[in-house]
Amino acid sequence: MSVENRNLGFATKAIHVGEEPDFNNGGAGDVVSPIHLSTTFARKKVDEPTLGYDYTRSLNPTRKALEEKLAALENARYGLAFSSGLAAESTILLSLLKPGDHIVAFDDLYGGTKRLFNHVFSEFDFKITYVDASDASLVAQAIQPNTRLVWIETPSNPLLKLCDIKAVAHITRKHNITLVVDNTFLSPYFQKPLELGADIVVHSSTKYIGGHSDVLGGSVMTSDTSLYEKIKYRQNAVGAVLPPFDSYLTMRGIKTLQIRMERHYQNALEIAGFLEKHPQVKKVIYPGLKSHPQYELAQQQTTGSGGVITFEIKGSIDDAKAFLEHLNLFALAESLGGVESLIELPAAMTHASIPKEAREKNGITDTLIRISVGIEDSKDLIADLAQALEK
Ligand code: P1T
Repeated sequence: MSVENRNLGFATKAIHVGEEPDFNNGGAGDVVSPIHLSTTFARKKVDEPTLGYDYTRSLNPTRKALEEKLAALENARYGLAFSSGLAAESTILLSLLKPGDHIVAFDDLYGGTKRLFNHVFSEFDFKITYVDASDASLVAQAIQPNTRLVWIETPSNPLLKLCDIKAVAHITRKHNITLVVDNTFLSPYFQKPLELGADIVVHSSTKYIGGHSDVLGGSVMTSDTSLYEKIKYRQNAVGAVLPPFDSYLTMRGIKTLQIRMERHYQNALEIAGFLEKHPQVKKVIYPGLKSHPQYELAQQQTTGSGGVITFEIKGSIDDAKAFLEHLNLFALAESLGGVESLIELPAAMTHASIPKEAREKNGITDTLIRISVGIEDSKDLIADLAQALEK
């Protein structure tokens, strides 16, 4: 089966691409890609690796199988698997920027991404301007002669603001700037940024792609050969690769990505509807609700709204903490995208690395709560939320 075969449906590609039974080179016809643990590969002649493999950091058969699958999911030519989402992000930055270069970034990004920009890469003299990229004209206004990258998440973490990918891509194309879209929150099942004009898609595959909260990973997909070669070269040079066992686990997760995403979405719609009507809830943010200010854009550029809901409860931070600590089914934990439901307080957890003033300016208040809706029975999840809100 060829990755170039774009006529296959999403679920078929998720299951088959990269895992064609191998009857050559000692393959036993496995229907699941074997886990190649060897760190080094023997060759028959000095001058060339016999089957293309020499050392696992550079190329490993299990990681290669995953990378083909990742590319197929985003309809990209190339996929790369990294040891974490942040390793993928760091390698993109190292590959495409020189000291003095400028990035325009969405002002609502995962706290760890902002920490990477503000406290690691800024030390190498990369300049960063944050804008509310949900208004594409603000991206255009922020571009400078030395701007090399525009970096967005859509929906953003944790405020679930959307960026119009087509409109931003129109701007980056005009200025010959690379557009990176973090597609973690929707997965390629609900949104395909490359088809809307992005140059690079990045994921924390720790989230929906892996799907079971048991494997860390990052992925990069692109159809641009020159970008791919630059990033692949640095990935090997710095060693930010996903190990073989983790590659296997990620592939195993991907096989059910479509049915998991459909269930996350269905459950999230029901829970967002419940929260919207609850008297203790001040505001619900979910792009699948008509009350979301960018509902129309969500309908145009995505095929579903995923499983993350953000909402504010009435009262103080202590009320928010009491609510979180009274839940039984929702684990009070960072991260998202697993089969089990998680809940967290961004101000104290995922976004605590952003100074309070900057956090509040962007809308991350002390009573803002983020839910990652799992794929359990929605009635049980709603009952759990209802009893904790009562308390
Ligand atoms: O954790 P890691 O695999 O390194 O991925 C970082 C990352 C990148 N992009 C987005 C949109 C993310 O949400 C994350 C990680 N986020 C969490 C751990 C969280 O709870 O939001």
